[in-house]
Amino acid sequence: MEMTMRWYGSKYDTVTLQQIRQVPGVTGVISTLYDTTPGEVWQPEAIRALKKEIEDAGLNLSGIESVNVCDSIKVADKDRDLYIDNYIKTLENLGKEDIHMVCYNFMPVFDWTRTELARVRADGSTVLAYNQKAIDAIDPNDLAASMDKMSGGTVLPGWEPERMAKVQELFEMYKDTDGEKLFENLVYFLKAIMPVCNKYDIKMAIHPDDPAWSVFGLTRIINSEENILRLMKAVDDVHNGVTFCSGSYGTNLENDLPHMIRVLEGRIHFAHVRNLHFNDTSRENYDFEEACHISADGNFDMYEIVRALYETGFDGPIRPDHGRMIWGEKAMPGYGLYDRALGATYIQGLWEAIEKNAKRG
Ligand SMILES: [Mn+2]
Repeated sequence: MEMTMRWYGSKYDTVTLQQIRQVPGVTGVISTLYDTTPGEVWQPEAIRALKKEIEDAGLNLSGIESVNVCDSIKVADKDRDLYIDNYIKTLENLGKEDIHMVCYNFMPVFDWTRTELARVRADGSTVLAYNQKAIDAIDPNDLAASMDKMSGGTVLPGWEPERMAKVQELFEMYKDTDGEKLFENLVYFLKAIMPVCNKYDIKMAIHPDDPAWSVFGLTRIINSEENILRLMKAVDDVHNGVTFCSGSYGTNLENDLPHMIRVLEGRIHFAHVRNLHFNDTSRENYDFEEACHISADGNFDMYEIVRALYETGFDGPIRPDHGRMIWGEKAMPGYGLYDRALGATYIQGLWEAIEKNAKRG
């Protein structure tokens, strides 16, 4: 594995490459061209400039999170093939710059969904949180507006104001796309991009739906062991792979995370490792918050998660995921430096112990 951190680019991120470089063991960042819109072709010069900036700081550009898939491809409208061609061109441009891992998701309308971006915990840290009652009480339009307010002026990935301004239109666009159709459209997209992925050895890594169930009546399809295995079989090519995000699959406590990692052996190309703390698991008041990374603070056995990655020979980039906001830091919710640095160090501690134990036999 290679320990990495997500970085949004110097124009958007409050964390600098120089700071990331000082986090023990972190050798790469996962980045994106944040100012591109889904559907547009990423230009070689822009990719090269991003890569150069990162390498000049002594880090690797270890993969892209994300190259977003536009809605036309997801709903299969008349422009789908044109946008798939654009996506292929982007992949080609990334491949030529020696980039071999691309994370993406196939969620309709909303990317990840939370109801609070700064819930205060007992120790005074703040975290992202999800409460079902709060979701049930608002309509999506209000949610977009309240997320915008809660973000404190930063632009949340997947919740860009321009996109949220036309949320009604987006709902309309998806009204005939049920789970089966969305799955078919995903398979169509993957089959179309596999040749370019094979040519440049680009490993596609689909991010699971977050949370792992349908929100606001919109279908979601990448949320369980059964569904992700179905996708792996539908396009049975190593370049059709997975971002294993423990915090997203883990929103549904029925998902056995270490077991899922084991059955996905060889197909996990990117790992997001974080813990969740559940306050209520009843259907009506389902409530969780994003804990710090250590097992003791949440509901997941982080040792078993990292052990499953180690034992299945995972060798892709791994990153701590959302962190708490601590020590007075002001940053994009979930993406401060301090708690993610602690997470990165903790995961490496687990990894070292597991590896040494395994080698001792
Ligand atoms: Mn994730």
